[in-house]
Order: sequence, then C-alpha cells, then structure tokens
Amino acid sequence: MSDQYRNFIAGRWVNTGTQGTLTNINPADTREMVGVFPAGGAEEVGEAVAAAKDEYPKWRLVPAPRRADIIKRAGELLVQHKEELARLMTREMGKIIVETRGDVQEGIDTAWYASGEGRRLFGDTVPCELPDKFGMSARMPVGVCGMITPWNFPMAIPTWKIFPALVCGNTVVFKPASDTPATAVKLVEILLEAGVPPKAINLVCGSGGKAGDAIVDHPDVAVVSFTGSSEVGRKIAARGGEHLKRVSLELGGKNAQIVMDDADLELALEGALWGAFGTTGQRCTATSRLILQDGIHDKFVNALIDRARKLRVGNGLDSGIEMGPCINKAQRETVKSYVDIGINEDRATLALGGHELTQGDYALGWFFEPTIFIDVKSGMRIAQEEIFGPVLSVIRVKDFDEAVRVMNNTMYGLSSSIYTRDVNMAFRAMRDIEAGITYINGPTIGAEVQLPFGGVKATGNGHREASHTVLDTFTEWKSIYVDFSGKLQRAQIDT
Ligand code: UN1
Repeated sequence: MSDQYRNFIAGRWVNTGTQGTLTNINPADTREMVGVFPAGGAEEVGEAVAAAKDEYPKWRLVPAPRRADIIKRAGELLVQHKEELARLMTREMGKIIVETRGDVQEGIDTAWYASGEGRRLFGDTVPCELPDKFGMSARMPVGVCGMITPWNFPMAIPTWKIFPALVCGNTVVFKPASDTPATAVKLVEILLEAGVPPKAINLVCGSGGKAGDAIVDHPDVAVVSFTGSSEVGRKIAARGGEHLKRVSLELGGKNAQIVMDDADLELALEGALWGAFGTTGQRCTATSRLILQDGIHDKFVNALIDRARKLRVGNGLDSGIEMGPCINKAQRETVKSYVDIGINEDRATLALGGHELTQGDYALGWFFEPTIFIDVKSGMRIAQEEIFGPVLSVIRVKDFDEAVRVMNNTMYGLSSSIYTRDVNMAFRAMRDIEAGITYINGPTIGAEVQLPFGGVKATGNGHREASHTVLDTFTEWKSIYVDFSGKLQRAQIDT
C-alpha cells in the first residue's frame, strides 16, 4: 500500500508540485512503492520562504524557553512513535530496523539537547573600559534557514538542523532527500503537533537541482545548512557566496580505522565490521579504509574476511539481518563501478564480495555483497574517493607514523579511529590525525549529539553540527553596550 504525501507550505498541506511527482520505492523490495509525493521547485520554495519570512518576526519574540518547550514536546512525540517511524524508515531507505530505531533515537537525543539550550543560549558579560558602562553579548536568530538533508539519516540529520534552528528563533524551509520524503513528512507532522507555528516550518520535497538550488539562490534565505557530497557542497558554497549567505556544510569522508599490533584484536574486528558494513557503508562516517600494522595484518585480514562473509544481508525488517541494500539502483551502480576500478585500474586484490546480489529474494532489491580489497595502496582511487557503499580497502603499514601518514593522506577529514593499548600512541593519534572526530578503541561511526559533529579539509567549511557549537550556525552575535554614566564617553579616547 502506498501513501500520497504532501508538501507543507505556508501553513497548508499541498498535493501537487510544479515539478510533477516523485515515487518513493523500498530499496529492499522494489515492488513496494512506499509513497508518491509532489516535487516542488522555485515556485514552491518562493511561497515557503515568504511564509517563513512572514512568521519570523513573531517567532523570534517567543521566549526561547517556550520555543524549547515545543521542541521538547516534539521529542516526546518521537519517543511515542519511535517504532512506527523506524519501520517506515527501513521501508523507505533500507537500513536495518535496529539502525532506524537508532536514527529516531538520535532525533530524540537532539530534542533533549536543543530544548535544554532554550534555557542557556549563553552570551558573555564583560567589564567595559569606561566607568558606568556595561558590556554583554547575546545570540540573536538569523532569519529563514534552508535545510537540505540526505537520505542516510532521514530523521537524525534533519533534527540536528531544524531543532536548534527553531529553538534559536529562526524559521525553516526544509528540503529532504528525494529518496526519503516519508520520514520528512512525519517529522513535520510531529513539529506541528508539538506546537510549532505552521508557517515557521515549511516542507518542500523535490530534486536538489530544482528545489535545493531555489533555496540556495533565494535572497531571503539567510542560512543554508547542507549535508551531502563535497561536489554539491562546493557548488552550494559558491552560489551562497554570491549572496554573502551563511552556508554550513557537512560533506564527504574517507574515514579510516587504524589497528596497531598491540590492539585488542577481537574488539578491533567488531569495530571494523560495524564501521564498514553498518548502514551498508552509507554513512559519512563509515569506515572505508582499514589501516593494519604489519604484525597483525595477515591474521586480522583472515578473521575479517571470515566474519564479513557471514554477515546476513537482506530486508532490514527481517530479524537477524545485519546489512540492508544500497539506497537505489544508481548508488549500487556506483559501488559496482568502484569495484571495477579497484580491480582494473588500482590493481588491488579483491578478497571478498564485489558483486550485486541477484539470486532469489535479493533480485527484488539493490543488494550488494560486503566487499573487501586488500593490498591497497594509499594513493589508489578506492583509498581516496568516497564510495558510500559496503566496500572496505585494507592498507598495510609498518608503524604508527606511517599509519597516521596514510590516515591523513586524503582530501577528507571527518571521522577516524585507532585501536591500541598504548596510551602514548593514543594521545599522539588524538593530536596528529587530521579529522573532526577521533575514536580511541571504537569504530569510526557512532557520534553522540552532545559533541560537535563535522570535519576538516573537504569534509566541510568550518561549521559544526550538534553540541552547543551548532548555535554558531543558527545565531548571529549581537554586542550590547549600556552606558549609564549620563554623559558622552568616547571609547579609546576618554580613558
Ligand atoms: C552521517 O553519516 O551522515 O556518527 C551521520 C554516526 C551517526 C551519524 C552519522 N551518529 O555515525
């Protein structure tokens, strides 16, 4: 049974879109159409932005703790609907039900964190140079925020952006990925039920080229927050730059896990399997390179291949399944093309997998085998380019210095991990790895919302989501001087 989804624009649910209709297909069983939804473009974005702009002067004056109460209520509704949301999300994007529950949980965690900020939003009070003068800084909302989100975390990532933006007093135009509109509709329904004023949250489904670009180009959108590929991020930054727009980018990764000779190997093995094949490798933080020290390399590779071969691939709603399908046909083709590059161009050794799964029920979806390349060299394309699929490249190194050199030899810098029992090595890794996130004795995936999320180099442009650091994206600093001397006091002159 498929649903008819609608956009939510200027306080109304809208059935039709100027760009026609898009279909939402279950990637594990393409016979199932999860829903049909209208695709919007510049016209819908224009109406949505106008509504959000109209609501902004009212919403910014609602006290922040009251705005936060609404987000807290949204968190409670997410708790209440967690299971049904998780099931819907597995149907629309394929990752296993344990993971979609986790995705909703990350939204809940974000609601608690962001609502707490409604009673903080700290600024500074500082002494002034002149007598009878008071100085302070305060966070002010920015205006209309455009949120362009990916399909791999259809709940968590939109909440990372929308919840803090609303708590800060901004209004929102939200364009979810075309592959995951159903979760977006549910999130907007929840925000409305929680009490967000209808025009403060607008939903425009549609393609990046039409709806996404219209958001980036609209002069009344003050902030664009985008999560997706570095290629698209570069274009958004350039277009946003034309308008001197604030653009927060969360982009690609080529994350690596290092395993040193002294590591707890069983622990490192579990970490590598989870980091590489969890979410079918479709996380910005996925482990796509495994850097193994010489002494344990062969033993570790054998155990890894053995365990990865046994991973149960299938429909994420079925119990016991450990890895779902790729999101769609095009993504699976990309994965396959990288396998071909690995074999023919890079001349690495394909040690496991490498094929589409097409037999029996697998023929219904976009399944791909867990895939491992060994004898990979750091400069090879499969060790440099983001694949976004279940493909792991194993690189052998002789010592710690080489491991860190290989780790850093990428244009990206999102997540990283090292398994070692040597505290000195762990601290050197924390200092010397070029990445926004470093895990010690944990896999490259699994960020918690109370710490900043984001990366260096081509992974972003200096912004961080989550934590209190996200407030820097959604607020503008105001410095306030109160002179209660009753006379003109000239700074830097009447000292
Ligand atoms: C992403 O991959 O885009 O740290 C987000 C993690 C998750 C979020 C991933 N909490 O893997």
